[in-house]
Amino acid sequence: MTKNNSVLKWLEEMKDLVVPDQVVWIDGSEEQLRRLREESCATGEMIALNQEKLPGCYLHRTKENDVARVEARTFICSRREEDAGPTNNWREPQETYRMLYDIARGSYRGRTMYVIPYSMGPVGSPFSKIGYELTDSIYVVLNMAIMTRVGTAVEEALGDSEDWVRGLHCSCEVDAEKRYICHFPEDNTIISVNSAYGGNVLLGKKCFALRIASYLGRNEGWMAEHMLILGIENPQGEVKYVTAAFPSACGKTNLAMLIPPEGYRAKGYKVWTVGDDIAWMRPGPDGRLWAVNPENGFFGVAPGTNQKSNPNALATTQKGTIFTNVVHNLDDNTVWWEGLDKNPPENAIDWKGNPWNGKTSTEKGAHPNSRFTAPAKNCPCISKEFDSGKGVPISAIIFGGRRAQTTPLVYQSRSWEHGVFVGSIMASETTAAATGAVGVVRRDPMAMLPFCGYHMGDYFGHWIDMGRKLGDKAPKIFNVNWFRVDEEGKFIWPGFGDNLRVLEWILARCDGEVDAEETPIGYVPHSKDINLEGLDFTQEQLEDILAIDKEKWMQEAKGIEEFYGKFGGKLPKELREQLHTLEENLK
Ligand code: GTP
Ligand code: SPV
Ligand code: MN
Repeated sequence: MTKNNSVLKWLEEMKDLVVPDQVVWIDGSEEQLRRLREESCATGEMIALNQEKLPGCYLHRTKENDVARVEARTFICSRREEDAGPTNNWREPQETYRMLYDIARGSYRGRTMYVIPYSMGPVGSPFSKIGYELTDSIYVVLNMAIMTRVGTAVEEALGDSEDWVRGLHCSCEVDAEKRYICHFPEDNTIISVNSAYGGNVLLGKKCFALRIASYLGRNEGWMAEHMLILGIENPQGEVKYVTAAFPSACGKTNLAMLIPPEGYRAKGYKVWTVGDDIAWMRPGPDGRLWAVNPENGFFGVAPGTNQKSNPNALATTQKGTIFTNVVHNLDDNTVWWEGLDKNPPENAIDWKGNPWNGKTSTEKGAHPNSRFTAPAKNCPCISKEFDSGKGVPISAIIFGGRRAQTTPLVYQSRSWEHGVFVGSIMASETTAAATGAVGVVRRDPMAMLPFCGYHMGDYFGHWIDMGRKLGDKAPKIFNVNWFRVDEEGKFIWPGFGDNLRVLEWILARCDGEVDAEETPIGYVPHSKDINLEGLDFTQEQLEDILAIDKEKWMQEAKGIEEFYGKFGGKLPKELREQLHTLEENLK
């Protein structure tokens, strides 16, 4: 327990508000976590899985109304509405505090308040930031203990500083009608009520490490992004790092843990995971852009994860993991999800808690957004730099999304400013990671639409400024699309491990080793320059997914024009000029 006055004072206020029966301070010790796991199993909140097959693994089911982030109920409560911008929901802070306090008041009666001191980033790193989360859910405590660094060491690092983020989570009745995920960027405060699911309640993750941190980053000259970080080691043993921003459930975890195709492995290529969801980046002493993964674990999508698509993720989940909303196999007390294997259990319980037979049932057994929470240190390909507080230097930034058409497999921007344009026009088909319709194309700039804690026009401006600061040391910016489909709706590009072929071209471009074709949208590879060795894929098929359809891009330009209209005078003039250049190039 801390002696920090600003923490103690806030804690007293919150205790008076929510009125817990008792307060438990999370010290991060294995002993304390063990007791909490036992308690949660005794109450039925968690189910201990087969400890021989899955040591330290547990299953949890959320309420049916509480299975994903709720963007419509997520708010940025800046003092001025215009500071939240046109892409965020805004609420007036004073009135919102009052409303939330009314919901929170007395809601811990009969419950325990857990006080979680946590660090985003390795404890003591210059990149790192500290937060406190108060919660009445053991599930949240156990997840936070995997996803972040928690406990006494964090409090020692904070000392008596007032620079930390306040987080209050109240499960209340998990009433969807009274669910609010609210951010007060000017007060370093997050309040989340009436949910108990993932991104809504693990406050270190999207709420702090993206929404609050993006706001802090703009004020302090750094960047908080929805990006994976990965290292690619060539046969000479040199490792180059890239980051990639894809919208939720669009393949960040897959790319971050990629296994090189056979031919590449034989040559000695290796891939190292630094992060799979969030990157904090700032200029390093050498003037390059350096990145740290602020998280300590992976909150990954379960369905579709299997021995072929992502063996590293699967291996990561074999111990010390919490599974949420997957199938419970009663025969051997393990878990299952759609796309794990072709052998669904017959004697099982589905994510809703009902008996389920995988051979006869027509309904899905696992929720499409069911997830695993697994310690990063379990990952067979975790980078040796993962825990290093100094971060890794970034050679390339990659944007991408799910586009059935229009966007080619890969292209490079002509400059940093053009790269910011490429990020700003990202669009992707929606997924189950948030509630609402799935498969609808929407603009999702830099994959940050749901996560930018301030006006997106100012955010674009911040990107432009960062490029100016980095000058010729700035990473090169690319865009990829693994998701082009043929007439039958089937993915054309094999993807997954074979995406390394595209990464190889990207790194060759960074080193100026290969030339490219200049097109209206940027530099596209000559098809001969993407290595197809050992792949059942023809040069013609490749040319097909590298092709730029001018008609479609003219349509796209219209869509961008319309989207940009939202930002009014806050749209940086550099982006307006880039759009103009695109339109001219297409003529
Ligand atoms: P969040 O954790 O929600 O931020 O998402 P994420 O970006 O980490 O998502 P994840 O890696 O779990 O995305 C999984 C989805 O992407 C699954 O539907 C995969 O099948 C699909 N996917 C990933 N890589 C590829 C690929 O190379 N090709 C194709 N066609 N699909 C892919
Ligand atoms: C996402 O939706 O982008 C996630 C999962 O990474 S959650 O933590 O629920 O936001
Ligand atoms: Mn994410």
